[in-house]
Amino acid sequence: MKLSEAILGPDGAAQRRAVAKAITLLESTRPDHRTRADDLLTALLPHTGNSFRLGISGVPGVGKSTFIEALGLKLIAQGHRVAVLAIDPSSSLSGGSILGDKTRMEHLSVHPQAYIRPSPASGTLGGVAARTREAMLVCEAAGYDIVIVETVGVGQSEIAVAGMTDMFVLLQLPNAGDDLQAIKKGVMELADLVAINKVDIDRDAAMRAEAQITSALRILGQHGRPDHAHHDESLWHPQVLALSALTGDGVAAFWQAVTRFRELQQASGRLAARRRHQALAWMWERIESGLRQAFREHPGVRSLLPQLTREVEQGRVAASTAARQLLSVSACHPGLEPGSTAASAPCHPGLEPGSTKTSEDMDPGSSPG
Ligand SMILES: Nc1nc2c(ncn2[C@@H]2O[C@H](COP(=O)(O)OP(=O)(O)OP(=O)(O)O)[C@@H](O)[C@H]2O)c(=O)[nH]1
Ligand SMILES: [Mg+2]
Repeated sequence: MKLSEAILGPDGAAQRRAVAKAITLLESTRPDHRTRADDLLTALLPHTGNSFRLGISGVPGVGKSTFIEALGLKLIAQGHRVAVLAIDPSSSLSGGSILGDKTRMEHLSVHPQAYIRPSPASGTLGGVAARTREAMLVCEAAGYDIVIVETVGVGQSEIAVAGMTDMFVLLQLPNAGDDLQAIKKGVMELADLVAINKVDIDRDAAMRAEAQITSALRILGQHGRPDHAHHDESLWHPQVLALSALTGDGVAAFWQAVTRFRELQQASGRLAARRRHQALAWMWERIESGLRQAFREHPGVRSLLPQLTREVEQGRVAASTAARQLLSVSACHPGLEPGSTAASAPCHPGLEPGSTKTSEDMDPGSSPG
């Protein structure tokens, strides 16, 4: 049976194996795998888009895994199927996977209605994020109607997660309000909802944090997101609530808020607009990443780069001049000899009308077959 048929087929062990296999295929960088992965995505795409995509971020130890376990089990009890995917910014630095711990989702990870996938153990953040995006589509096609994307709140990973989900939730510790400076402003601006976890430890601190973050969000709204400044009942305004992932206190209220968010976003057309915007941003992100890779692999660039790097470092060539030379070399035929005059007399990237050269001659990315 084809992989796509097994994914679109009935849920059970065979589907689960197919989903895992598909995601492994998506994670592969081999060109022939990439072609198969693209075919698979094309086959699955008509069956995607029906789930709710929830992004969850927070500093290490804030309780993300504990919270997702509590929320996931609750949603499954209501008849949902839940997929959890991780974007791990540390994987690109250390090759390790700090989100690889399934241990704290011990019940969810073995539940037949849940699927948990840690992020690949290596790759750039952009690469990991791209694969998570695609894995999300596989899970949707398999009928997981709630897809949770989890990330540790370090680096740029929150932006990646907010950029692929319908709703972005920031988990905070109860003492967060005491030190608002510690909360990255940019992340706060991304949050559709801030949840203060571990309210069981210190309810007073959590309430203080709730009040402080609420007013911080309001100020941000007045400056950053003008539509949030004026209260309009038909639009969602970022909210703050306190909960305990450990006791389950506040988890139901959390889901009520998510449901309300989803209803309002759907009714106002913002859900669809956000997804359209995300899909195009993703396309451009992939184009830029592909161009960058093709550039670095171009023989002309590879032969010139070391020398120009030195010259720029030593101040003998202006950075912008070097960049222009490399770009013009990369636009030429890839078979240029090192030491040819390309650098001093850059070829023109545009073809003359009536030239006998085909675009294939000019395109370093195209290969026969
Ligand atoms: N008291 C209390 N402890 C909690 C709560 N939520 C999580 N914890 C504890 O906090 C610790 C960290 O929880 P995790 O769920 O592993 O946190 P995480 O955000 O997934 O951490 P990383 O995966 O390292 O980023 C664990 O010991 C949990 O038992 C809570 O609501 N109350
Ligand atoms: Mg965790």
